[in-house]
Amino acid sequence: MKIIHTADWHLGQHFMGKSREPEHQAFLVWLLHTISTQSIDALIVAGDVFDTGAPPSYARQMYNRFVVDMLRAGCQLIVVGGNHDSVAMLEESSDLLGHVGIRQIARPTEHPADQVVRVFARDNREQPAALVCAIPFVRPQHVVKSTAGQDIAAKQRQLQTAIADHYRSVFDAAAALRDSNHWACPIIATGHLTAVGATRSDSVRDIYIGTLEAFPAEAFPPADYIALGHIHGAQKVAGNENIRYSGSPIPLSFDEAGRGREKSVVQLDISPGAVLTHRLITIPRYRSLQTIRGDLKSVEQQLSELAAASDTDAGNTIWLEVIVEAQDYLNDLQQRVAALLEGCNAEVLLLRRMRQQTSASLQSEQQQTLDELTVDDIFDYRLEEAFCAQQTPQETIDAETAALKARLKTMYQQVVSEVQSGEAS
Ligand SMILES: [Mn+2]
Repeated sequence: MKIIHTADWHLGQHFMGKSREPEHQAFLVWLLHTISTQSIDALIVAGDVFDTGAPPSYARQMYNRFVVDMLRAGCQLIVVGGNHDSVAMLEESSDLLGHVGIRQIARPTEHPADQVVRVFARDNREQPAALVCAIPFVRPQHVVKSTAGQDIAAKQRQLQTAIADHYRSVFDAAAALRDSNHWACPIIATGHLTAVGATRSDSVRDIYIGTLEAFPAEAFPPADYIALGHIHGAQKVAGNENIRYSGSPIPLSFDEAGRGREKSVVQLDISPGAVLTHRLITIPRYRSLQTIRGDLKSVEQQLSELAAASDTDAGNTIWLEVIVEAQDYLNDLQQRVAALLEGCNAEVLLLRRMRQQTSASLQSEQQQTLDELTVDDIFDYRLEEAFCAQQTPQETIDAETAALKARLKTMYQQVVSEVQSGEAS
């Protein structure tokens, strides 16, 4: 019995004036082919099917066609909503899809048992081979009642507790179903959030502060596998092989596309006795996105190497982000880059000049005065600067970094609000 876990498709993404339709189409064709040739029994999509709440018609049509193809292929489909998906839009078709056996869950349901999906092997429709706790992106209004006068930290603690409770109640419903029927089958949960592992240096207090965007992996129920979406780089969480982000199938930004950042889906194999193992299947890259960064000399060198290696007859145009680190203004930069790429199968989507980081960059580069900025803006700039300086070339924001940033931001906001309330009194 085989299940594929994927997430973060972002169908309909509009990327710097370019459509991703051919890349998405190529991925769906590949996925369908993989499902048929490998006899995959079920597919889990862990949120962000669409890039926006109102995706273009071609994207909806692409998804609808995929659903039909899945039905024809006899593969079960379980889809949960992500933060980019509109709850209302997904719910338009949830009943219709439910009628043909496809589970699409946009928000937490009233009864936890309604989120437990039985997954069957193709050759055994009597007894499920796995149970899936289909948990979508959880919005605060779905799980908590707002209380006046709560500070940010209290709200975040409340939301985190509510999410943990939601996981627990759906997991308990699945475990009760399994145990009452004496089924030997694993329980898989889904999710669309930033999950982090607490490091040893974190105190309990630290873990529970600033966690609106960062859910501690310890708070998940003891499922056999947790299929996550939201972070676009494939990774396991907190060193746990069975809590994973599948990652997005195509790079959605330049910093997701560097070398060694292959895109993949996770294949879960469930053998008799409910033993669950996994492996990654690499998704062929349809189009290459590359960042070229350095001082002018180095950028020119890299571009000429790219031009020499490029074959204009083969493959798809490479999309480039070019970052030139220079102290001086170069008014012929655009022409220089264009000349270097003459006859090369590449197109520059983004050309940026970046000063080497200096402490004055906050004011000079943004050309803003302090009067135009809020205290929050300044903290954000400072945070970006600190993380940029650490990582060259820029790394994909991983879960730990996102959590650290969120935590710093919350602590800062608390200090600011304490200072401000002190001023008022
Ligand atoms: Mn996403």
